[in-house]
Amino acid sequence: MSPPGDACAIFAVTQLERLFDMHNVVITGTGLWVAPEVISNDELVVAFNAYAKHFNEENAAAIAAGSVAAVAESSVEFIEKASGIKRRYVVDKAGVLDPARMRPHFSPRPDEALSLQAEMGVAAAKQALAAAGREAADIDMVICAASNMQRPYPAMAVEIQGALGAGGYAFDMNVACSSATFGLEQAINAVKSGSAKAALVISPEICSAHLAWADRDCHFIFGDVCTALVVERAETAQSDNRWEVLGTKLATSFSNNIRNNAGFLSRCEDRDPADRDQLFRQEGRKVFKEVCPMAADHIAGQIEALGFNAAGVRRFWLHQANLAMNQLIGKRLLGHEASADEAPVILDEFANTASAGSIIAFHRHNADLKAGDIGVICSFGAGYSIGSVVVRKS
Ligand code: CO8
Repeated sequence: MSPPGDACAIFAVTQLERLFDMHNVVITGTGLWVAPEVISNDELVVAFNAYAKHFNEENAAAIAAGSVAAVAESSVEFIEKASGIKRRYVVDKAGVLDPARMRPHFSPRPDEALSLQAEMGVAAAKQALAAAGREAADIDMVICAASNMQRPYPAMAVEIQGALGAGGYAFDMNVACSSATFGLEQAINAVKSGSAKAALVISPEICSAHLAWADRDCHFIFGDVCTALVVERAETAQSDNRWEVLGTKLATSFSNNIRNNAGFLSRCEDRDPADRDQLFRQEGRKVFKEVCPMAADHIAGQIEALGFNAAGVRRFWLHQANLAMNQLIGKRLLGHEASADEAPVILDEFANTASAGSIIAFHRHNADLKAGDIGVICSFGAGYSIGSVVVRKS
């Protein structure tokens, strides 16, 4: 039986109100899972140079004939000067440092066991939930946002949702280094519009598995980690450490300068898994030159649109790919080189952890800010992609 005319009108108005009854959104908890093993630059370079020596000896005739290029040695001085990276955490150190292997070794797990990426995600999520004063059952949206998923399906996010005992719905998404900020925007919009009450954004980055450890140009760049964030309605939040979301801004612009061609078609293309393009590769100089101005303009435009200027921002939690990159972005925004207080650095300890970098910076460096302080979380990377979230300490 259909409702009488008046009841229909009331029903429609209620739906409309619900549609426009936007909620204020806060970030209330962060979590960080750190991979168990550390590789210093010294250890990395010793292993790389042993690999190079062996490669050059094995290929001496071809190198002499000019048909194979000799592998040059890597150096700690170059790595620290060019990137600012001093060490990195990894899931498996022995495999990476074995000159005959040059990649981590993971044991396959049965389907009944928790996947590696889900295990990291659950650990980081539990920390974030505890910080937010929440139980997993309070969560009704889980996003697994990372630059690589360990399998196409079922979604990592659904496995994490199940392992935590969270409700609602879950999905995976990948925007390379901008995955976490793009995921944050999806969570913020869902909570704002009412389609979720409380969301987890989880970024398990196992960068060691798709880094070409035998490529001198990039073998030092990445590390493994997982971050998690709780996003929820301001009116029902319980944590004292609340970050009101003032705005989000995403942008993409296609570039081949950071690329990984591995995918489900590789097998059908009869590709050798050892082909160089089946792992991360980049034109580092071009990335540096093109992304820095894009990121600075992106942030400046966003904060201006919100009625602030860069001088009014207490802290920038920037993507952590390269120290000089962040210094340049800081300079374009502030007119001077950003101090560690204005734009904290964590890449010396963690290296580039893809989408997790800016979230680690936020996790590690937010406790000293005061009510009313404004900060910007911003990530940038392959795509190109840039995502930024402006927050105010409540
Ligand atoms: N040791 C000694 N010398 C070296 C080494 C080394 N390891 N590597 C290169 N060199 C030499 C080169 O041969 C070159 O020598 P020459 O001048 O004689 O030709 C010289 O050093 C300078 O080389 P480069 O021009 O390559 O060095 P740069 O100063 O440009 O530094 C960097 C290289 C550090 C890579 C720098 O370009 C950089 O950081 N660029 C930005 C990178 C960036 O932000 N990339 C984003 C990638 S992250 C992302 O988007 C996510 C992707 C998905 C995640 C992937 C996870 C694995």
